[in-house]
Amino acid sequence: MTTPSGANAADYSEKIPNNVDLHEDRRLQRALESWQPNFLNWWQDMGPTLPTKDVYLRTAINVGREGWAHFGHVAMRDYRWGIFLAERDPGRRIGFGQHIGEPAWQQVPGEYRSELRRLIVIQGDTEPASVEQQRNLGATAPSLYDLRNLFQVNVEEGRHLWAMVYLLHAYFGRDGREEAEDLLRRNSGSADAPRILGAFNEETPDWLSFFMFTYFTDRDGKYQLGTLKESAFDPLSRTCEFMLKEEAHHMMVGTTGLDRVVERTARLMTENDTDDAAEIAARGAIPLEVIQKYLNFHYSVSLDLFGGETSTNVANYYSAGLKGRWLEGRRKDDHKLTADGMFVDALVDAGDGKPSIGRAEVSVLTGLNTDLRREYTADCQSGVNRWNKILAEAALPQRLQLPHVAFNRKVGAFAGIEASPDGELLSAEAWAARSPHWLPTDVDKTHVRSLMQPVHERGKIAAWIAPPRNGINGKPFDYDYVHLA
Ligand code: BYC
Repeated sequence: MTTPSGANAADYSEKIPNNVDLHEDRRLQRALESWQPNFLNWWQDMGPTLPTKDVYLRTAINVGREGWAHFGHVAMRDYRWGIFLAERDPGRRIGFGQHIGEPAWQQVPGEYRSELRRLIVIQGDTEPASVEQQRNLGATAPSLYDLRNLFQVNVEEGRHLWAMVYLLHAYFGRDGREEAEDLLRRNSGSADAPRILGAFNEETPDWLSFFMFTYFTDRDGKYQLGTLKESAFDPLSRTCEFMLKEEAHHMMVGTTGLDRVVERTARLMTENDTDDAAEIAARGAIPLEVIQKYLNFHYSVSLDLFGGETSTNVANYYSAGLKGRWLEGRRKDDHKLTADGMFVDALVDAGDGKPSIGRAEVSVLTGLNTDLRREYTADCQSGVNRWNKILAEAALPQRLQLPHVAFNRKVGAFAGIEASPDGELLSAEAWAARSPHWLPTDVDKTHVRSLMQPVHERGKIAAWIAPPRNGINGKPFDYDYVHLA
């Protein structure tokens, strides 16, 4: 591979490609080189199961604005996972919290060491988890184009693990190295050593789930990385900045994947003049009702990833300068927030001693998980609007929607109650009776899985999804994106 010259170019002559001058720190280099075979073993054991010769992948080669990616067919086991931080701004200053205005930290302050480590470990834990969740999807890919996108997402999540492991090794000494080992020891869905956050222990058994995951759960990643990009700890900030570039493609996969599912279903509905779910299913597509159920599930599970509606953890992170707000620099306030209040979603007493879903005023600092979650929800709504536009253009009256914030929550203010997608509080009995209308049932899942017949032939596409409008990197849809083994 040719590498561009310049300050931010990755050095590919090294065992671990990097733009952090790894060769200048022999100890760190050795430590990471001894973690590398463990990573490769993990990839072998827990990564994609479909055997391939090579895949048309992009590899990061430069973090600058002038273009950062190289595209080419590579054997996945030879993918060059590396360490890339965005360009350093030597004058960068802390943008929020009690240290606002001070120079950004190049080392971890002792007093914040355990909190920073926790944030990095939680972030790092999600990356390999998603690879594990998606490992069997190759066998049922609807096209070679989709297969290639799956593998692109997988190798980049692997690289994001490298990004966090670099920080752990470089800045957290022995406990950082132990945490890096543990990131390979925990596994998605494992009974003994599960992944840390709930959504990352759920299965991704079919491609509808994959598109929902890359739309809703990767989007949580975008927002969490966005807040860590604001961090006073400069290496974390620079790492996250570059990860966000890669993340954009993952969400494109989800957004356009769901566009194509909705488009295909809408077409069958109009062509056959039917809104009957059974008929759509019989014709080999996914009924809108089922798409809505999957959406309800993935959105609500992803809301849980924001933590509680109120959280003292997040208040402490913010005040310390560890984790900021989404687009912190554009907020028009004092960036300390010690005196401000806000309303968060909450269970409140309706006056008759019974709880109801309402709002409660809290200090902005403790409500910051809610602040971020609201930004996320607004962004999620933009996808729903896209899919509804596809339905409107097909002259169909049906619409998709995001369920209420209290629906199907396992974390936060609504963890202990049940609510309908419209936000109606329900008894346990009512929930048991009605939830099969709102969340995928075994019958729904079995049907979706039955549609997942592999189409591994160049230029062909499965019947339940429309082809993409554009290929990858200017290539056509029928390009030979993947050579199977
Ligand atoms: N599951 O104070 P609270 C991505 C725990 S996705 C299980 O409300 P806090 C990606 C919590 O740990 C982005 N446990 O939470 C996407 C705490 O435990 P302790 C991942 C949970 O700390 C696709 C307790 O409950 N990155 O990148 O304010 C593919 C009280 O919680 C959960 C990050 O999340 C849960 N869902 O907020 C690949 C960023 N939620 O301390 C990748 C780093 C909470 O009482 N993490 N708990 O033992 C954070 O910023 C925060 O830790 C959280 C939680 C937002 C996760």
